[in-house]
Amino acid sequence: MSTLAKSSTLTASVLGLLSLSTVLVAAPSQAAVINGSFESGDFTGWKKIGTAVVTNAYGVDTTDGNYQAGLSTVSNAPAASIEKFLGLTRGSLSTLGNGVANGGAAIKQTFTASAGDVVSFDWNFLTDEGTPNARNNDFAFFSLNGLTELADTKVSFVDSLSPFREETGYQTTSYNITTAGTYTLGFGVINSGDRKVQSGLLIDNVSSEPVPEPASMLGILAFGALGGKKLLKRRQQKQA
Ligand SMILES: [Ca+2]
Ligand SMILES: [Ca+2]
Ligand SMILES: [Ca+2]
Repeated sequence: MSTLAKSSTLTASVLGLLSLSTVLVAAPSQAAVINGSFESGDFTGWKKIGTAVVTNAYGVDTTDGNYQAGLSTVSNAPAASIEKFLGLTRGSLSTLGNGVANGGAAIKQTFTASAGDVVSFDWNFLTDEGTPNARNNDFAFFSLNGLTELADTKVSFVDSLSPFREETGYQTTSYNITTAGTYTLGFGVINSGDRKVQSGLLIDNVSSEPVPEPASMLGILAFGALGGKKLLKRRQQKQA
């Protein structure tokens, strides 16, 4: 094999490692929740059903940055559609003890997590219902490995400067991931009973904190050992 051929073989393998290590290094950040604070000003990284906006003008301060997500029951997407959207068992939104779930709105994001990761978010439930309201007990929830209620009309409220009459105020909820895997995190707000009086849910500062994966460190080590840094430097100098 000529020197030139050897050299280009080495270059090819280093380039191969370079692209491999790039993928491995990039993977953890792509796997975590993205745009969790909605600072893109839109639902980049998220999907929605029903009435949901990203807003910097809701009459309620964000907990992080300038934007937050605001969900409302006003268009009342059917409960069955929301259950399907979030991958929940049909009828499960009516099993939380708040009466029959009529409809509402939800957002979701699918991400990959490692064991030990912590998912955290800030939420604020808002309502025009009289509180407490046993008949029309609107509620907010999150779904992650099942369904968990955040608040209904029976919790404590303060007057709201938002379009809604009352709000719980922002609170923080955390969830520990014990098994590595792909998860769908959902947030929703539901009209229970009738659909005439609306409720809302503000979400901000959603994060999942991934632990760096050993595979990405291996990629960096292999890359460095084969002189990839020198090659990269030379390529950069050429481009300059
Ligand atoms: Ca924000
Ligand atoms: Ca309840
Ligand atoms: Ca209602």
